Amino acid sequence: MAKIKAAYDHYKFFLLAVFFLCMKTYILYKFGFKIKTDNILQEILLMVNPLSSAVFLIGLSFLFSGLTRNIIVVVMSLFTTAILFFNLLYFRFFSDFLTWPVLFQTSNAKDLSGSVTELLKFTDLFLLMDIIILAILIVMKMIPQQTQVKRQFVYVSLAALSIFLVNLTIAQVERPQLLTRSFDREMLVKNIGIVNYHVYDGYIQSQSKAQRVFADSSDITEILDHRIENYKEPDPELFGIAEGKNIIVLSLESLQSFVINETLFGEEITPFLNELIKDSYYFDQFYHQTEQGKTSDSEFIVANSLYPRDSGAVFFTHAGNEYHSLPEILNEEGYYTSVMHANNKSFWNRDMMYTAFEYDQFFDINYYDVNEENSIGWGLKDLDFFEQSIQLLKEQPKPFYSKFITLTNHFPFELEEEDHLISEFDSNSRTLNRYFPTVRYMDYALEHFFERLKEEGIYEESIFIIYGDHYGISENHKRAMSLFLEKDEITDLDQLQLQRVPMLVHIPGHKQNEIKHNVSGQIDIKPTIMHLLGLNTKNDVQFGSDLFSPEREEFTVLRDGSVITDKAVYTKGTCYRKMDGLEVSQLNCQEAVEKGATELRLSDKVIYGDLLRFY
Ligand code: GP9
Ligand code: MN
Repeated sequence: MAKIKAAYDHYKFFLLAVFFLCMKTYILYKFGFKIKTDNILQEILLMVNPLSSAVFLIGLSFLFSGLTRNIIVVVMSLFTTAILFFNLLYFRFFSDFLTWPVLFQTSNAKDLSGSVTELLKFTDLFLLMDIIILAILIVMKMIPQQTQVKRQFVYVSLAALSIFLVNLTIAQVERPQLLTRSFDREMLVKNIGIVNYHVYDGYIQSQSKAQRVFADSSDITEILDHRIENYKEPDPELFGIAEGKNIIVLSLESLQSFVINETLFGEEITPFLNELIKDSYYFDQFYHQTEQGKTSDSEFIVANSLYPRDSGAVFFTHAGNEYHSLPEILNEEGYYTSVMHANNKSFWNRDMMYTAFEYDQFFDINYYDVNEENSIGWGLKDLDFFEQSIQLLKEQPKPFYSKFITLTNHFPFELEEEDHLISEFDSNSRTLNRYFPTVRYMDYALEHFFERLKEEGIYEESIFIIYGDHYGISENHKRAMSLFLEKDEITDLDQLQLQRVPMLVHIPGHKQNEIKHNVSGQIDIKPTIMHLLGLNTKNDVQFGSDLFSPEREEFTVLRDGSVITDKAVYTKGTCYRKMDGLEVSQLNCQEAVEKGATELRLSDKVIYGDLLRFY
């Protein structure tokens, strides 16, 4: 009896801390990360998956004696809590979990700080509750001080390992292929726990680094064969139509298709774009294909017709690669190539990646007059941005290829009252409510830009590629979204369809415009622009195909492996019939899913292996 009592004294503080930490993580899973489960087994997994890492991390305290040991217990709880907390903040913004590459994007942290205060909640203090209790227990001398016994550390480590193995086995039964589908981060967290997920992610990242070392020139052959197999001939009517013209690319921040040709309280949300669409080719089944790299991912796709990474931002991880980018190709064709964006040049590591893409010029924040009056939220207001860009544009050699990246319609969608041209929505989501006025404002700024281009005589000699960079309203706002869309609920299928972003090709003076319903994505922009310019793309390493090609296949794959064709949609493990949204057998999606997986795999191979250095 005395023995048991002694053992209990040794472990009780440790056990209490482990218990608190697991409870806290579970509560956070449910209420912070809103993780849903389908059955009781999944629920149990969710409850116990924090256990192995908690036992191990807090068990490190057994390497110490006395007061230090007790303090280490608190420190390790705090450490794990910090991991939870940073994930929580990230999740509130991106509906996603942190990855190692994202963590190293520290240069973005400063710029994000404005948004961070928006993301904090008073209830976050709850995260510190157990730590405070543990600390009080120590201060009140209610925890006995123990001397170190090496065996104990071995015991807890073995316990942690066994718990983990049992956890993993159950998870594999529940979710076959769990570890091969590492792009599904929620699934990983749900099954092996958030801390273990971070360890696993670290392992995957280091592996991808190794791939470059082992790649050689023969690897590119497979990619080129795939390209030739999937190459689609251009539409002869449009091939070369833009030759010699300026190309103006407008990357519109967080613009989704659901606002196009829609009204809020009777007012058009995007009146200018709606008019422009009538005079353009408009693609209404066009998807963004970005992941954690957001705007930078969209830039990567457009410049290379390669897919971005499934985690982190390729702009950070692979800026040292060799690329055969659109700006580089256009430079060779005598174009002057530039980007205009009023933000720090190092944001998203743009300065490095733009050098790799061989842009002639990056007009960053230093080229703009940015002050308190003309800024809001993330920086220079779109209207001022466009106005000031006109001068820069006028001074460029012609023909030019220039990309503009807007900023005002960025989370948390701040806008001064005087710039509100439409009211806020009145749902439970402040984010969605505020989205409409900033979208309306961006539309207004665009209208102004077009007027100015006409005044300066640039409009007629240019063609325009206009698209939304990625979603602006995350999955966290489903309820508000269902109110706006007047639906009972937002299903997984709806959520996927919400990943559509507007895409316009506007050719001044062109008459055969129409709304096109091709299933397509950002990956298709590069070959489209090249064909409009009369450039051959057959032997180029790219994965998209010309949006105007008569031979186009109705297919697009999103970076999370979801695929869309004209007949079916596959997302989150379920296959739907397009016609009526009914769940159907996986067989209906199988071919497209495989095609999508191949595309992503080959594209990753190009990036991780830095294969374009052999091209
Ligand atoms: C930052 C701007 C926004 O310069 O492009 O980036 P995002 O957060 O949308 O990726
Ligand atoms: Mn963006």
